[in-house]
Amino acid sequence: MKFGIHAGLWMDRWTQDPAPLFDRAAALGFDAVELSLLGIGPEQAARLRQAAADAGVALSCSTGLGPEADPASADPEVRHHARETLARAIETVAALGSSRLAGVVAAPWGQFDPAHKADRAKRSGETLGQMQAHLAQHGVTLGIEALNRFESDLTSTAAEACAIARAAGAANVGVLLDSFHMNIEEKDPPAALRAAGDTLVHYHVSDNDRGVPGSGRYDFAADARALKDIGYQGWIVAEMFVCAGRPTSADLNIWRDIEPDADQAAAQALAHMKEVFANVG
Ligand code: LER
Ligand code: MN
Repeated sequence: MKFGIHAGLWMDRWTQDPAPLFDRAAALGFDAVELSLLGIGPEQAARLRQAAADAGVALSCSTGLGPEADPASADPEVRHHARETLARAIETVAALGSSRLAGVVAAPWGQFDPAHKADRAKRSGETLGQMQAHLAQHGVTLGIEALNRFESDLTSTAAEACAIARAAGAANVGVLLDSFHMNIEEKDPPAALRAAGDTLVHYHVSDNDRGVPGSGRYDFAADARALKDIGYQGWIVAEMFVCAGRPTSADLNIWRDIEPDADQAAAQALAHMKEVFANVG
C-alpha cells in the first residue's frame, strides 16, 4: 500500500508542469503522486515518468470526462468518442509507468440528466466494460469515482458507483471512494466501504472541508477499520484543494483558503494518514 498526494494541491492550472512537485512530495515523505490527466498528454509521459523515477515516487492518475466523451450517452458516436478518449488516457497512464486511472469516468463532470439516470447507468457500465481488453493490455485498473451531488448525478453513492462497476463485468474496472464525497452522500461511510469490498480499487482522503485529513469532523479511524476488514491493498491518496483564487481551485469550488499553507497541509495530512491507516494493507 502506498500513501500518495494529489498534485492539484499545488497546481494553479492543470497544464502546469508537475515534475518539480515530485521532489517536493518525496521530501515530505509521500510514496506516490497523483496527476490529473486534464493537462497531461502522451507527449509528456516519458519525461514525467523519468522525473518521478528520479524523485522516487510512484504515479497514479485521475481524469474527468467532458460531455463530448460521455460513456453514458444515448448517442453511439458520443460513446465511441468516450472509448477513444479513455483509450488515449489508458495509454498515457501506461506510458507514465502507472497502473491506476480513476475519477470522473462514468459520466461527464458537472452534467446532469436525472430523468434518464437508469438508462445512462446501464450504458455507462456497458461502455466501461468495453475498455477491459485495453485496460488489461496496458496493465491499468480503472476506478469509477462516487461524486457528490453537485458534481454528478449518476454516481452519488458508493452503491451507485459499485453497481456500474459490477455491471461492467470487467476485472480491471472498480470504484474510487473519496472521504469528501462520502461525507456528503453516505449515511455510513465505513459501511459503504465494506459493501464495496473488492470492487474498491482507489481511495481519496481529505476532511469534510477538503482540507487536512484529521483536522475536521470526518472519522478516518472508522474508515481504516473498514478498509482492514475488506483487505484493501490499494493506495491511499490525499486529495486536498485548499487554496482559493486559482483556476484549479475554481474547478473544485474552493472560494476561500481552507488551510494557510499547502506544504504544511501535505505534511500534516501524511502524519495523520500514517497514524490512522498504519494497519491497512
Ligand atoms: C473531484 O471532486 C474529485 O474528487 C476528483 O477525484 C475527481 O477526479
Ligand atoms: Mn476524489
